Amino acid sequence: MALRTILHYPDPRLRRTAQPVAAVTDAIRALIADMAETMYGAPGIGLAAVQVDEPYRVVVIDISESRDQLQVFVNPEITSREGEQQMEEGCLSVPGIYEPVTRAARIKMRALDREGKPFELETAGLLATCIQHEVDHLDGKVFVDHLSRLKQSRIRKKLEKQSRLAM
Ligand code: GNR
Ligand code: NI
Repeated sequence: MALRTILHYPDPRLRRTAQPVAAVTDAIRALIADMAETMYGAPGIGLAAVQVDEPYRVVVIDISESRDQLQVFVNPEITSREGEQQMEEGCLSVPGIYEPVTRAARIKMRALDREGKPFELETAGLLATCIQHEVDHLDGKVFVDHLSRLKQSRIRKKLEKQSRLAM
C-alpha cells in the first residue's frame, strides 16, 4: 500500500471526467487500498480516484466514528434523487475551506463492490451528501462549483497563493 498525493484545487486534472472501470482487477484493488490509506491518513471521510490523479470511476468512503467501515464504490451511478438538505462541506482537494452546499436529501444508487459484484443502496443524510460529492469528482466537479462566483474566486486566489508559498 502507498500514500498518494492529493491534487489541490484549482489543478486542471480535477476537471477530467473519470473513465468507467472495465473490470475490477487486482490493479484496481491496489488503487482502492492506496485510496483508503490516503483517505484515512488525510484524514477525510471520502476520496475519489480523480483526486489522486487516477481518472477512473472509483470512490472510497468511511463516515464511521471508528474509522473501520470502509465502503467501496466502483462505477457508482445515482439513479434517483429526492428532497434537499444543506450540509457544511469540505474537500481534501480544497484544504481549509468549509461551506454549506445544498444537495438531494435521499438518493438511490448502484455500483460495483471491490469484487466487481453489483449492489444497490438507498441512503440519506451525510452518506447521501458524501456520495454526491464523490460522484461530482468523477465528473470533473468540485464542491466549490456549487458556491457563488465571488466565493469561488476568493477560494481560488487563496489556494493559488498557498501553493505558491509551498513551492
Ligand atoms: O473529508 C471530507 N469531508 C466531507 C464533509 C462534508 C461533505 C463531503 C465531504 S467529502 C471530504 C473528503 C473529500 O474531499 N472527498 O472528495
Ligand atoms: Ni472532495
